[in-house]
Amino acid sequence: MNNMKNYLIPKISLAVIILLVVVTTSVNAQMKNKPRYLVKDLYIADPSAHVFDGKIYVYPSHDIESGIPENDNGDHFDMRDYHVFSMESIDGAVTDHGVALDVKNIPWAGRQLWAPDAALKNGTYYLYFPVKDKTDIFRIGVATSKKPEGPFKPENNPIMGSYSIDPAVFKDIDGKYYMYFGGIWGGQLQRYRNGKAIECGVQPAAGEVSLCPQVALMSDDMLQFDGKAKDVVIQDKEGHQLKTGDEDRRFFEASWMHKYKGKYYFSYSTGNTHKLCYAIGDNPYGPFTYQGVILTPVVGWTSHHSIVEFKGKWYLFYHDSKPSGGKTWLRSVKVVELEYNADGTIKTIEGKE
Ligand code: FUB
Repeated sequence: MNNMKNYLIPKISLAVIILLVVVTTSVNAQMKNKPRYLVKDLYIADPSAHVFDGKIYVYPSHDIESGIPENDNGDHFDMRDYHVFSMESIDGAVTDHGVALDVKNIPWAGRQLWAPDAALKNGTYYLYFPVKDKTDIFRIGVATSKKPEGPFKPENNPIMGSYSIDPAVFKDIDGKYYMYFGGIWGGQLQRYRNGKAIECGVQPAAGEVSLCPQVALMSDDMLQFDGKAKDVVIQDKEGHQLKTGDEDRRFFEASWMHKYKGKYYFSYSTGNTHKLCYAIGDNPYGPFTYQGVILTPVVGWTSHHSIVEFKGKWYLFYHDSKPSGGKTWLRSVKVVELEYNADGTIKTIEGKE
């Protein structure tokens, strides 16, 4: 009997230890990729994250409760200023640097300061922002500062030839900067073809190729486009450009560009199907081949993100409307680690987490 005990007790203990290790490892794995809300006392959205001076700086838009009813024009997004945030580590304290730019200080602006982005060149920080001009047409503007957190001083006029929303500025390793932009419905992209305003601002028919996001090379001084913006073509694996009716995959808004292992990853939101998707290309202009979903739909209508590498890991910054109880126009910014498969594809993240 005693012999039996002596034999069983170590076996059972070993089994318990193995079980504990397995459970702890899987809990840790889940914790590791638990998204974290950055700020609790302000509603912020559309986070563009960059690493400047060894810290992460986040340039989001700032949601307010304006009482404007929700509509397809996006009038409920009545945003008026930007705050800039910084953090020294991904799970460390988040500093709110206060108001970096206010719509009332932009000479040409009317209303709606939507999703911004920032870039650094030769010691100057550039804040790019879409805002409606005094005739209610979205243009993209630029403001400058010697500090990443601002305050930023806006130029007197919008960038010539700019239109629509959601600027995202990407620096390539050869030192060239590119701006990606555009968004349909409230973002007004449907009002343009080949960079020119058209009479009747509707999307192409379901069976026609969908509206493309735009890309422009930035001028040396970063204040203008160096030439006309071009279409960013997104195609399927057979080389066919995505169609308007392909709402699960076609571009809607929220452009972002990052580079991974020498490839160009163009990511974007599908808008009314609420996904963040990506497509891969060999150069900043594309074409880009559709790959899949980065983030499944979140709580709230919009999905808008940025992807950044920090201390050897990759992160997805995005927003949802969970803390406001699902109010689309009151969003909160989150961050989660983004992981790649061995073949360079991105592991899909669950948006409702
Ligand atoms: O924040 C206003 C608009 O909502 C942004 O410009 C879009 O990308 C969407 O997130």
